[in-house]
Amino acid sequence: KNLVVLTKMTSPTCKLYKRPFTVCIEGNIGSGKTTFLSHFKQFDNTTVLQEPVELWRNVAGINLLELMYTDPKRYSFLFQSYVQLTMLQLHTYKSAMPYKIMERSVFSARCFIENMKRTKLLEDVEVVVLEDWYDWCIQNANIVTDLIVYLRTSPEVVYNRMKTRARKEENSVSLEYLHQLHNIHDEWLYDQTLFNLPAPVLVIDGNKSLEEMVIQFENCKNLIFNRKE
Ligand code: DCP
Repeated sequence: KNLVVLTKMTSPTCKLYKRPFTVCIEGNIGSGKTTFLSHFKQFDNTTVLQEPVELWRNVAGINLLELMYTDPKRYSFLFQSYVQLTMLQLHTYKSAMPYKIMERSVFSARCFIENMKRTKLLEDVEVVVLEDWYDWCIQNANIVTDLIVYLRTSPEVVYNRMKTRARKEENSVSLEYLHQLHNIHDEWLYDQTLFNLPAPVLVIDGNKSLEEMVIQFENCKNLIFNRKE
């Protein structure tokens, strides 16, 4: 009985509430996701949500990102479960702006999990637990994405960028690891054979110079802002 009353009361409000058009920017480590986000910070109609790397570096004083790289067998599960939580927090972040742009998503976190599964850094049972959490959240939390922008970049290019930026936790990341992650992102977003796609995909060439990237970002912005409802 209560439920009926509640439904009657909430339905007009639901119609009035318009959620933002939500874009997730995806791509390998060092593919330029942060630069893409920075481009959108200049528009006051968009909420820009950066990936919570700083949170991963300081979990009650512990650098979990560093632990994952220094002892992956021991810490990959813990790290990925924390990534999953912090990504869900971004997905459920309420914004009054018409557009919301997020760096990565709970969907691409699965690329890392898949790679750790293939390379046996995660035990089969650890993968099952992460996937069960994932499935439950997808079914029960209201996670909607309207567009995925894939910054497709060659592993050699991202390897050089990563070396130049020299994030201390990443000094053990090999070119081979970047190849593996690239292949999984490609299987998912380019070949579209790996996981279900939560939204249409727009592929951008991430190998270009910064100047050329800005032109592509502008085209992408026009496509997003001028789309037909
Ligand atoms: N990471 C991970 N598992 C995840 C997400 C990220 O192991 N599910 C790691 C990989 C990197 C670091 O976290 O070492 C940040 O990775 P991202 O590719 O998400 O972010 P970048 O800062 O490298 O992105 P870009 O250079 O494209 O801005």
